[in-house]
Amino acid sequence: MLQQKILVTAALPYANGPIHLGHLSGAYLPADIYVRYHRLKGSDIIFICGSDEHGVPITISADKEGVKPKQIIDRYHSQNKEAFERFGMSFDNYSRTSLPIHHETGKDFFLEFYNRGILNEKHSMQFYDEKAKMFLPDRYVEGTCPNCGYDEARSDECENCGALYQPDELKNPKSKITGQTPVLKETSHWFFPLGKYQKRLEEYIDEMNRKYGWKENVLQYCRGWFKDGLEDRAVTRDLDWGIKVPIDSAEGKVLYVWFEAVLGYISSTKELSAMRGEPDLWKKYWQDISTKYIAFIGKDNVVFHCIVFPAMLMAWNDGDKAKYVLPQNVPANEFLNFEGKKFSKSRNWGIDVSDFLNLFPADPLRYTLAANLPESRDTDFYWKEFQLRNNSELADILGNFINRTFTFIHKHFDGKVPARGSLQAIDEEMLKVISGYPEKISKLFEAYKIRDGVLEVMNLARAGNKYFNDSEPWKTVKSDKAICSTTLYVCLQAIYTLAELMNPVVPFSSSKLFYMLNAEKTSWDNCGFENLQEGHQLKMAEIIFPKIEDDIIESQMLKLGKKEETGEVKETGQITIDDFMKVQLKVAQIISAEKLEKSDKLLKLKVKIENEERQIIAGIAKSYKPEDLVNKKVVVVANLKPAKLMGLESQGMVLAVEDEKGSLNVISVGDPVKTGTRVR
Ligand code: B3M
Ligand code: ZN
Repeated sequence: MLQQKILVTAALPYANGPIHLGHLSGAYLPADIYVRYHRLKGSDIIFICGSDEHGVPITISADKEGVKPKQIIDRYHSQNKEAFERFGMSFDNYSRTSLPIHHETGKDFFLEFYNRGILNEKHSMQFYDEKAKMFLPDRYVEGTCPNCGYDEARSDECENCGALYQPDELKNPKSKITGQTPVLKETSHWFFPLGKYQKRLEEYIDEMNRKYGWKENVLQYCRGWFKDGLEDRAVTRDLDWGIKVPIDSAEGKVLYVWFEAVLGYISSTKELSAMRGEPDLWKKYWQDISTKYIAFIGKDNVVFHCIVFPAMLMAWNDGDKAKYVLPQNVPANEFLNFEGKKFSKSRNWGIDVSDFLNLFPADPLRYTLAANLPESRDTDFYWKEFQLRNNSELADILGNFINRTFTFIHKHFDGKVPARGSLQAIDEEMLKVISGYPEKISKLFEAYKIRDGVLEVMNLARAGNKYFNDSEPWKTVKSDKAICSTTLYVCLQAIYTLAELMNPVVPFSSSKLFYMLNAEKTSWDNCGFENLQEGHQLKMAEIIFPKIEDDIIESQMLKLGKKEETGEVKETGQITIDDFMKVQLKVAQIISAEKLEKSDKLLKLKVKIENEERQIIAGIAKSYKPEDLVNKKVVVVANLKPAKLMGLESQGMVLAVEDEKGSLNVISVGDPVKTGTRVR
C-alpha cells in the first residue's frame, strides 16, 4: 500500500508567556494524538510547530516588563519548548519565527506579491498615541467591538466574536501604553486584496468540506466572514519589531505578524530539512499535490488559517513558481475554560503546563484533557474531574485490568504467556471485540473525533475487565487450568492491543506497558490480532497509574484566584531575578515641581521618561524646595499602578531614602544617564 504523505501543523504559540492547559486542548494535544496515531499507521507524516515571536503581543509584554522583545522571546521560547517536551508533544521541529530562515520566507512572499502588483499601497487612518509618539497597531488599542459590544476588543479584530473591522469603527478606543484616547493619523500600508479571493475561497472550502468533512464550528465561522464580505487587509505595520518590509520606501515598517506567522510553518519545515541534511524535504511536503495538509488550531485562529493563509497561497500559486498545497482540513477546537471561568494570568485562574507537570506526570493530564476536548463547544478543566479520571478510569479500569492480569500470570504461569487452549464462545467473542478496536478508533481519529477515539480505548479496558470477571479465572485455575490459561492468554492479547492503542494519548504509560510486556510495538493495523506467543516471558508488573490523593488536589483548588508568595520567598525571604525584574525602576527627569496648596508634604512633579511625560505626586515637600528639583534625574517605579493622592493622579513613585535627621534624599543619577534607562 502506498504510504500516505501527511503534513501536520499546530498553531505557533506567541512566545510572550507560558502556555497553559487551554492551549493544549485547543490545538496541541489533538494534533499530537493524530500524529502519533498516523505514525503507528505507518503514514509518512511530519509534525511542525514553533514559536511566534513577532507582533504586538510580544512588544506589549516587553513594554510591560521594560525589557527588549528579544529577552521576552528567548525566555518564553525555551520555556514553552521545554513544557511541550515534558507534556510529550512529538513535534518533528519546533522552530522560531525570529530565525533568518523565516525572515527570508516572509520577505519572499511579500516581494513575490509586491513585484506581481498584487498588493495595493493605501493611505489609511491608524490609531496614534500622541503622548507616546507612536502608532498603535493591533493590541495596542483596546475598545468596544462594533459588532458584539465586547469591551476588550482590539483595534481591528474582536477576540470575542471574531469580527474584523477598520480601526475607525472601534468604539471608545484607549491606548494600552498611556491609557489615553488615541487619535487617528494617516499612514501608508500595503494591503492584500482579500476580497478578490472570496469566490475562490468559498469554492475551496466547499470542496474540502464535501470531500473531507470540515467541522461544523469551523464552517460556521467561515460563512460568517463570507457573509460580511472580505475586505482588503493591511499586511504591514508601523512597528520596529518584526520582519522589515523589504522595499526601500518602507522605513520603520514591518510585515504584519499574521502575514508572516502562517508562513512560519513553511520556514520551520525548511529548518527541519536543513537539520536532517535533506534540502528538498520541505518541498516534498509543501509543494507536492499528493500531500494531505492538516492545520490544527484553536477557534480564535480560524480566519487566518481558513481564509487569509489559503488566499496567500492561492496568490502565490497563480504565479509561475512551484506551487504550495492548501490545508485539506482545519480541525479547530473551541476553548477550554478552567473551573467554570476563562483562564487568566492576572487573576491567577488556571495553571501553567510546567507548573502542572511539576506536580503530576503528563499522561493523566493528557488523558483528562483528551477525554474532554472542546471539539464542538467550550469545555472546562476541573481539578476534581482530573482526579476522578485518573483514579477511577486510568487506575481502576485500565490499570486494574493490566495489574490483575499480570499478577495472576506471575502467580500461576511463571510470568509467561499462557497457552491458548480451545476457544469457548466467550473467548472467541472477546478476541473479535479486541480485533475490532483499531479500526473503530481509526475511523474516529481520521474524522478528528479525537475525544471519542480516546474514550473508546477505555472501553476496550472495560471490556477486558468484564471478560476477566465473567471468565472467573480464580475458579478455573483450580477446576480447569486449560480454560484458565486461555482466559489469561486472551487478556494478554487485549493488553497488548491496549498498549498500542493508548500510545497516542498516554505515550509514556504505553512505553512502560510495552516494557512490562517485554515486547515491541507493531503497527496500528496489526495490533488487534494475537501478538504474544505462548511461553513469551513477561517482566514484573508495576503500577502504571498511581492514584492521586485528595490533599494535593484540594491544595491546588485553594490556590485558585489567590495571589501567592512563592515558596522561596516564604522560607528564605529571597526573591528570584524574575521577581525583581517585575519592578520597573527607571531613570526620569523632573521637568517641573510645584507645591500643593492643601498639603505640606506633597509635591506635584512632572517627569519625563524617554518620550513620555508623567505626573507624580511625591511626599518630599518637607525636604526639597520645588525649584531645587527641576532638571534632576531621579529613579522612579515606572510600572506602579496609578493612584489618586489629594484628588490628583500619581503615575509612579520617586525613590528616596531618609537620613538621620529624618530628611528625605531622592535617589538621583548623573546627567549622562538617559531618561528611561532601566535601573538594575
Ligand atoms: N500566535 C496566536 C496564538 O498564539 C498565534 C498563532 C499563529 S499560527 C501561525 O494563539
Ligand atoms: Zn466582537
